[in-house]
Amino acid sequence: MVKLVLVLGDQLSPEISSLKAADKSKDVVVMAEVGDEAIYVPHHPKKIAFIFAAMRKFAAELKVNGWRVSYTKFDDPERSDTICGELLRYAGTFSADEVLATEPGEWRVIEALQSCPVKVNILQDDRFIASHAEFETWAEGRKALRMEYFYREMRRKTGLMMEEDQPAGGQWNFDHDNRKAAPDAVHYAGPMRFEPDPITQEVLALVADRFPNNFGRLDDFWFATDAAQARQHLAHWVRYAAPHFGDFQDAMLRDEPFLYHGLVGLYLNAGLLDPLEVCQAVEKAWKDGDVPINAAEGFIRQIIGWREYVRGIYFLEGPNYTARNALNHQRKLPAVYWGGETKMLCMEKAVGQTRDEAYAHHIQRLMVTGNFALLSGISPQEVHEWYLAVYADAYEWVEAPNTIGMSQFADSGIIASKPYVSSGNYINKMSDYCKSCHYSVTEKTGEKACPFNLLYWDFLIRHRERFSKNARMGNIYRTWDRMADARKETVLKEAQGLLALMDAGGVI
Ligand code: FAD
Ligand code: DLZ
Ligand code: SF4
Repeated sequence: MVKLVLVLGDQLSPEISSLKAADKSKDVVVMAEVGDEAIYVPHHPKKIAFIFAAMRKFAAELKVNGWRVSYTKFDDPERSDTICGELLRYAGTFSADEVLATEPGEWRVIEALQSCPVKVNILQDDRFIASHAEFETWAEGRKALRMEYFYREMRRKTGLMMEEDQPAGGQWNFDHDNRKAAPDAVHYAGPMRFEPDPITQEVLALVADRFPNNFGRLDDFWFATDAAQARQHLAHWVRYAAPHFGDFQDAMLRDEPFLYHGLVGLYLNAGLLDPLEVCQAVEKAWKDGDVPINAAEGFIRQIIGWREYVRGIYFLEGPNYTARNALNHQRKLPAVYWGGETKMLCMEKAVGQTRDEAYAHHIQRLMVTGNFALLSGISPQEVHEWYLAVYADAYEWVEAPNTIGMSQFADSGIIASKPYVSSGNYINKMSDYCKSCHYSVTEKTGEKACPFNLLYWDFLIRHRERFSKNARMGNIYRTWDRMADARKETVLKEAQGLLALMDAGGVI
């Protein structure tokens, strides 16, 4: 009997388990652009265009390689709009009785496949270094699931930057060398840009027509849309930017959205690049003496450490992880996240570049937009949907642990040992934002006081009972306790004023 082979928009890897398990001579690959996937959150138009263009090009490559492919375009009047609907439709067409599918990266889609009235054989996604079983074994019996220890296992498993059984350079982690403040100038012209080819142009026209109101700029689309282009991008980055990646990993500059970041997340997560291939390219550059050890180790840690670890947590914690709200934050996401007016330059820049590029780097996500949402008490579910919608690299398995866990502390500390919150001081240290902001980062109260300075204390006092017990936060509470009562009162009153203004739709 013929089998259908489902390939989803983030499974664009020729070696994916569903294809490996199929028989090219008779099975039929199914790929479908469907409403269910395209509108379950209001994705950034560049993200939709990237996925549709990459899907179409991948389908064309499969055909060239001898596969039979049934591809549903978004404007096909026959389309059913769900993945399950398309499987049923093609099962009828080809008299297929079974579907081979690689495990989707989202519980919602796994559940949709499990409840689809056709036999779906869900295979492991082996494009990752650690399987679910390996992560579960590592996690079992541990009091705290700290990334650092998991990362060391992944170094041992891959042999990346290892000398026998010891880490190269004598230490596992070079992070203390990776936190330099923003540089005066960036010596990198930015990621490799690709002129949209005819397939991509057709998709861009479709997205412009069908998603005219989604938040985000569609013009100036330059992403790679196939594996060959993604590899060119990687080689370019390794050569020109990787040497500086570590030093300025946490820095933010108002006119440099990409700094020295890899922009590999969208390609890795869609399947156009393989994580080991990316790490080996960086390891080689380090061995050749072209990339310093702190940059190479820092980058490899992000991929075989953080990326694998958050996936492990997502699948370990189960489908209800995204509903967690440990701090009981209920505020609605303010308009500034959708491009509404703001006087906070850091927010304007982080959201503005998100709108333009469907990209912001880690510290912008964590310490600007994430920090502001957490301090303001915004519902983690609203924050989660925003991150899932606006970034070209966002799929729930990787986005949710970062948002619900690392950024919003809504999982009560599974991922972060303490909340990632800061006053304006941290942003000022790491960026050039504050010097041209309406607010003053050095003012702690008053009309010009940086909102982060006020909201920081409001958050900490709101959650004092929980966090004052945290050994790493005791000093912060002692600082508060030393403040004069009148000053404490002013800080909290002004913070409440800001929150009330935000709730009323005012400009902050
Ligand atoms: P680089 O800075 O060049 O890092 C290289 C790669 O390391 C990334 O491409 C990514 O694959 C991996 N990586 C680094 N940090 C992490 C991390 N914390 N978790 C997982 N992988 C990591 N990453 C996503 O891939 N998709 C998301 O939807 C996503 N949502 C996030 C939401 C929040 C609130 C936060 C704080 C972080 C999120 N991240 C997400 C992690 C990180 O911010 C992005 O991976 C990174 O900014 C992507 O840019 P880059 O490719 O230039 O990465
Ligand atoms: C993100 C996305 C979008 C926008 N559209 C599609 C689509 O039309 N068809 C498809 O197969 N996949 C799409 N995707 C990616 C899926 O949402 C992704 O495979 C699941 O969320 C599982 O990670
Ligand atoms: Fe952001 Fe405050 Fe700095 Fe303005 S002063 S850019 S609001 S941190």
